[in-house]
Amino acid sequence: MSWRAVVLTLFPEMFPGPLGQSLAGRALKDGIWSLQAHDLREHGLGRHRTVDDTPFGGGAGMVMRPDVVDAAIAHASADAPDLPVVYLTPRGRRLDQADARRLAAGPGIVLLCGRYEGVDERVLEARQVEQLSIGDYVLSGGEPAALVLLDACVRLLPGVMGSDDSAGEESFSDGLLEYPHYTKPAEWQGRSVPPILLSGHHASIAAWRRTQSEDATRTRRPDLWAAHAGAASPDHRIRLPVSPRGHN
Ligand code: 6GU
Repeated sequence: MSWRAVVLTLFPEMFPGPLGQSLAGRALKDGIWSLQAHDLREHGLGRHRTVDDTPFGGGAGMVMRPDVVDAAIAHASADAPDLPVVYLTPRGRRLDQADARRLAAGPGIVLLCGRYEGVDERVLEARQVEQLSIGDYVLSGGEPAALVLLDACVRLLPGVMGSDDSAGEESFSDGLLEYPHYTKPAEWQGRSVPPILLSGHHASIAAWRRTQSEDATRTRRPDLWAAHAGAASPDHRIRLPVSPRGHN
């Protein structure tokens, strides 16, 4: 069975969007995964197909009704009861590569895209909905976040990536950022490629790239570096001699 994505959204025309192109688009055409964008409005109430209402307790904006969202999830789950339901919201835990690996390893996903101020909390509890965010900034809706999450999962499906070496070497595979890349010409606008890369000494090149990865991670992403250093050797930090000036 192919990996299955069902997206619950007020804007189904946003899908597949960019996922209809490139690697993900090829895989979609090849049937490695399937995508069904379902209009939440179809579960709206009354003549106006209402999906939202004013928040209890007051405040700005509108909240999506639990009965409407529940009906949409029930519809999506009817022929695919085993798919986890994920709600994309800036209130969620931050998405990382481990989430992408976990979700890609399963049967697929039901993605709930919120608009307005959010979704009534009760339906998220009742349906055991996992809440994920793609970063610390605010989008006008969950749809771009759904596209991001799907891209991260789909590229991990067996048979999707062009060359499967690139999966192992890239950023985050071992908790480090990637080393910098260079190609021809060897000299461009007075800038030359690091000579080690032209040396043909594979072991030296690998060592240089490792150092570049570590330096970039330490300076650009101290949060990743701390997690990496901690995971690699738990007692590394207490065994490291501390220089008198505090440089380490
Ligand atoms: Cl998942 N949704 C919205 N609306 N904004 C976000 C987000 C999600 N992740 C980061 N910002």
